[in-house]
Amino acid sequence: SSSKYPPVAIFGVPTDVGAGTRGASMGPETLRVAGLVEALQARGVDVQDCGNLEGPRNPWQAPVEGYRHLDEVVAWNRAVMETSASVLGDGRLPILLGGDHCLAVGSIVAVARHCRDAGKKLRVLWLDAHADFNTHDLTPSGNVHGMPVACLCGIGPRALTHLGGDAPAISPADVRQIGIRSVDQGEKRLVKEHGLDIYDMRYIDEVGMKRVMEEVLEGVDEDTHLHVSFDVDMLDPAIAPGTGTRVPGGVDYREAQLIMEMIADTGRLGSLDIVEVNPALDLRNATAVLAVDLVESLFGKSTLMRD
Ligand code: HAR
Ligand code: MN
Ligand code: MN
Ligand code: MN
Repeated sequence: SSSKYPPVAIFGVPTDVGAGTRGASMGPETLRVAGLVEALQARGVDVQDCGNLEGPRNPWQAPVEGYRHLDEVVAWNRAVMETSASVLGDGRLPILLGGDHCLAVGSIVAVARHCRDAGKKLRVLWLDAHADFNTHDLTPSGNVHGMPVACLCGIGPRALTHLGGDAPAISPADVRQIGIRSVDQGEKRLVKEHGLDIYDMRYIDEVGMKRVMEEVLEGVDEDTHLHVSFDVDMLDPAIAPGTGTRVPGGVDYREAQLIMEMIADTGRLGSLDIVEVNPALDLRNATAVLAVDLVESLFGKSTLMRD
């Protein structure tokens, strides 16, 4: 094909064990119904849909020692890590369809190991309303989808920090967070202590998305692997209501398009998570349809022929 993108493999991870609201488990099918596979094929991308992974049901229990459903979260993440690793080993670009954002642990552990083996520099672009940097004693909820970035940086339960054997999988210096506007009190301190690079909504308002993305992508070169972890709650709830933890004042449609277009321009996209799509809270599948629209831009679709 004429695509400048590698072949892609899509896999669904139908669980909400890490979330505080049920329904993100229906995300994968929702994104398929919104036409994700066809949209990528229309871009000339070779797409393989591997179907959905399997794992434990959501027991819907109260937190135990600061974690809800930790065993189930670990089981799902192990499956994600194995699938992501095998997709990367096949030379395909993995697209994880969540599911809630706790699944980014398994996904990024696999990507980090792949980058180490291939001698590539990993940069994680964390698109989210939340920093997801909580720990069991800071979390207000016990929901593990509020903790994946901390876990990946080696702060968290051993079963998650050591999911790939060695820890930590990444360092805070590998991460850029965009769209952030909800960080819990204790989490703020931890984020500051570890120097997480956060482009929050105030900064986006002040300097504009173009400059934000130039800073976010600074230093990206041919040896860089970009992992995009796209939590749809980055988007303003007015355009993306179908998600469990909506926060007002989010990224608007044009800003979101620019994020995706500027990532596409680098040609370095290596892996992608699309998480927290919750059709039970949506309005006629608007959030999944918007996510597919944005993925088209991420894979190089633009108004004019710029390539
Ligand atoms: N910070 C809150 C908590 O830890 C809410 C986290 C919500 N997380 C997601 N993923 N939706 O970003 O409970
Ligand atoms: Mn998140
Ligand atoms: Mn979020
Ligand atoms: Mn704005």
